[in-house]
Amino acid sequence: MLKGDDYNGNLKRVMRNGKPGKREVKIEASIACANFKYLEKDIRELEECGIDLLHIDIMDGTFVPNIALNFSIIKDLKEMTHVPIECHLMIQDPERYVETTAQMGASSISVHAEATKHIQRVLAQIRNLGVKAGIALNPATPIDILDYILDDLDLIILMTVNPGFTGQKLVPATLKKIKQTRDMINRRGFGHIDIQVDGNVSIENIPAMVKAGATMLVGGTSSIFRKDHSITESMALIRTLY
Ligand code: S6P
Ligand code: MG
Repeated sequence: MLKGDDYNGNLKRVMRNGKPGKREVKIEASIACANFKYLEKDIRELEECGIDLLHIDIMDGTFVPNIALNFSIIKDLKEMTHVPIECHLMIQDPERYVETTAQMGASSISVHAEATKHIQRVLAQIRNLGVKAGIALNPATPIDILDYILDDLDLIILMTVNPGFTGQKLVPATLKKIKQTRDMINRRGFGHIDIQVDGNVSIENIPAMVKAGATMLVGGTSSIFRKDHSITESMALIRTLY
């Protein structure tokens, strides 16, 4: 017998999907992979396809060996669309920037466990700003870190590549990690927390990722923004995979 949140969560999912036991899966577009020459065109096409969220990668050149996207893009996108914006901060000591990120209009902010000494404090700081809080874990980071902070989380990002670049190959051991995380949060009564997979969430890898328990898929160059396929075509294909 399911109780409380688990029961209500399951009931909502059954009503939405019409299939008992099937979890709702959200699709998120990694904007770093969009065509910046015609960004608004890509956003309109994503809207038409019913994209659930826009994923913004911010990289500082220190936590990861690359620099990408600026906070101001969140504001620009907010003026362009009503689709909620999720911000993935790949920066050292992210506590310095969560307020700016929230002010720009992000509806959820995820920070890396490896990038701060005070992860619980940062997560609380994010929620105090009225924004959903997420933790991101690199492929080699054990999931034990989640043990005492489940109450502070709306979202767990499991990196399925090492962060820093688009177009990389899946780290295969992360498939097992998705399943272990799903089992752990369900067992602890936190089944409502989303598990997001980020990195080579490809047409080939999506079925196994969803089967293992992922509920949010970040689509980049290997799914939504594939060469020689339109966004519309790719989105339709993705939805047949789970
Ligand atoms: C990686 C970043 C990701 C990528 C996305 C790209 O550091 O956090 O969000 O933008 O994974 O997708 P793909 O399909 O090119 O791996
Ligand atoms: Mg990302």
